[in-house]
Amino acid sequence: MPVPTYPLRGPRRTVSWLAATALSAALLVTGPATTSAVGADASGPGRSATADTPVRANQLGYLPDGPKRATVVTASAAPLTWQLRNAAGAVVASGTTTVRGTDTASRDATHLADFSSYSGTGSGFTLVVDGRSSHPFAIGTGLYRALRSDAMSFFHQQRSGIAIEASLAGAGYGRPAGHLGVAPNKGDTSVPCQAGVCDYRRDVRGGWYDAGDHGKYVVNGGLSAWLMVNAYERAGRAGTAGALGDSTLRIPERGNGVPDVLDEARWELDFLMRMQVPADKPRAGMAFHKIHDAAWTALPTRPEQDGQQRELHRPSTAATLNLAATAAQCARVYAPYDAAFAARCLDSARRAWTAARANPGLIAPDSDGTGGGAYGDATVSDEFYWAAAELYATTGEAAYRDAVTTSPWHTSTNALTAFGFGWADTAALGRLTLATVPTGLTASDTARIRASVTAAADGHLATMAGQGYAVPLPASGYVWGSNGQVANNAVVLAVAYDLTGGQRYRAGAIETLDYLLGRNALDLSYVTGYGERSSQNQHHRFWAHQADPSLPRPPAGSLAGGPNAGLQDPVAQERLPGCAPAACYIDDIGSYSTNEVAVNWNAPLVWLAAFAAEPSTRGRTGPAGG
Ligand code: 9MR
Ligand code: 9MR
Repeated sequence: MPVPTYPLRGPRRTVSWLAATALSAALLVTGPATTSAVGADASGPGRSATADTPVRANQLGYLPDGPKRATVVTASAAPLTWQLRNAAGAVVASGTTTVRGTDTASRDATHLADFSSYSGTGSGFTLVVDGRSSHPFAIGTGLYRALRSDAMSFFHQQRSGIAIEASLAGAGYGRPAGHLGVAPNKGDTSVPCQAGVCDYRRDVRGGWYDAGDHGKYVVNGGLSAWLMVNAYERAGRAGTAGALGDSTLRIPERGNGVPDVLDEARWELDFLMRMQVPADKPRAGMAFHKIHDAAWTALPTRPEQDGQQRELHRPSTAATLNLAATAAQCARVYAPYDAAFAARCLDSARRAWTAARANPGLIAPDSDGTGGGAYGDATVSDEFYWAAAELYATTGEAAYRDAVTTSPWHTSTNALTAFGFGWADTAALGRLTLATVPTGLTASDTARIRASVTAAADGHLATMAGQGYAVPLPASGYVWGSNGQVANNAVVLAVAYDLTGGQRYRAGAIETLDYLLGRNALDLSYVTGYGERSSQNQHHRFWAHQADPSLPRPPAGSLAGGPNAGLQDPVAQERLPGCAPAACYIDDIGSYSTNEVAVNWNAPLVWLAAFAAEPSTRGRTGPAGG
């Protein structure tokens, strides 16, 4: 295997996959022999929150045909007995742990408890080791259906430009429409550009608010819409699209004959197309990089109370290509439901592509971060590849094929990395489409693309196998939004399962959900409302209960950004000095660099919940790596 190197990109760390994997493996050494009991001081320095229990399980639960593993934090050098107890406290299975040693990312001394062979179902199970009990969890087939729906409702509730009805969102979650030009809002129905960028105004209503702020950013919104539409396209191949069909979600468009997931994504797609420079203006066809407040608003601020001037920021090549890719995917997937909308998407995608080719160097700077996130991205060759791949998959046209096959990303070993794709790293998205959507690429080229996806998935499994908590992220990968990177890597695992039927890939994707839902260094489910001990104070200007008790907490199904070793906010800096990377997280509303929500983190959660909610059609699943 060649040693890949990764171009330095924005905030992302760059370590070669091989080096990262070797590092994890080398540092996963068995701790010194001691007689410490489970739960003795094994949590290492800099721990932010006191964990409830050293027995770390998926607090939602496990699938009957999936892997069932937990991590036990203990310095014991000898294996320990684990017991699986049912709700009545009766022992229904038992075994011994495997000593795993010190986990690099968390600095925890760990054992593995594997109860995959247990085939019973129910709720209220606990795993007990040395007198310490895990949080309760269920074992059952339908476990992820509610999460699929709640993680989707997050998007509905992030919608700009429409009132959120409590009848759909739940009691306490209703609010007036934001940013429809009603005072004190100054936007988004007629928004000026920043000085010097343009001399006209645009109606850019709609879309999803990015995160805890009220900005709307094309690169992040596009990636999120793409993932949602991809989940639907993928379900169609798997024969499970019905679960994402019409009247499956709590959204206003329920019952309109169009799959609800596509209705939700269309809310964003319509906004993205509004961000395109009109035909009669300079840089026609380009997409404005973003629209947000001129200055940061305070926390809390409900959307309809935002009095800041809204502004369009200079078009960028990255945003334009993101629009091209997402709109091209739209044209393909929406065609059976709304031919006119699909045609509008394709027209927008083509114009964006042409404009990006004419303006290949309009780079969004990292410095443009007043009042909204910068989303700077200096490398756009990967966005060119992704857009070309989507346009080719949709149209089959030679010009787009040539743009695919001549792109350095078509053969690069860096398209899929150990750290995962993201808003700035999009080559992997092109690969996923070319691997799964039939195109006119040669059979051998398609086979090569598919092999690159499964090779990446094998890399993720190797990363997981080298860790105490089986996370598909190297120890050096805990950056801002690490939970999103983890979830994105699990999407790659799931696609590898679809491509090959290899059970280890399905197990890896599902075992990743274990990490997000409580099998981790903090003994915490990062998803609000899922698990006995879950995040509930994520950074958000409306779901700001911690700052104002009259406001709600984030709704169920909201994923926190997750551990970020960079400590890039004042709360993290004050409360987490010296933290182990996987423990650099605090459930505090002020910690936006570890505890914000964002559309690009909830989108892969939707994707994975939909995957995990489907019945396994290919037989029984063993543990990851098995
Ligand atoms: O609330 C903002 C959050 O959405 C961003 O991710 C973060 C970084 O860009 O910034 C937050 O806003 C803070 C600003 O950067 C500094 N002043 C305090 C703001 C939080 O209210
Ligand atoms: O997810 C973004 C992360 O990759 C960046 O490192 C970080 C700082 O630039 O910004 C994150 O995105 C935030 C954006 O800037 C503003 N809205 C909230 C986003 C999530 O925290």
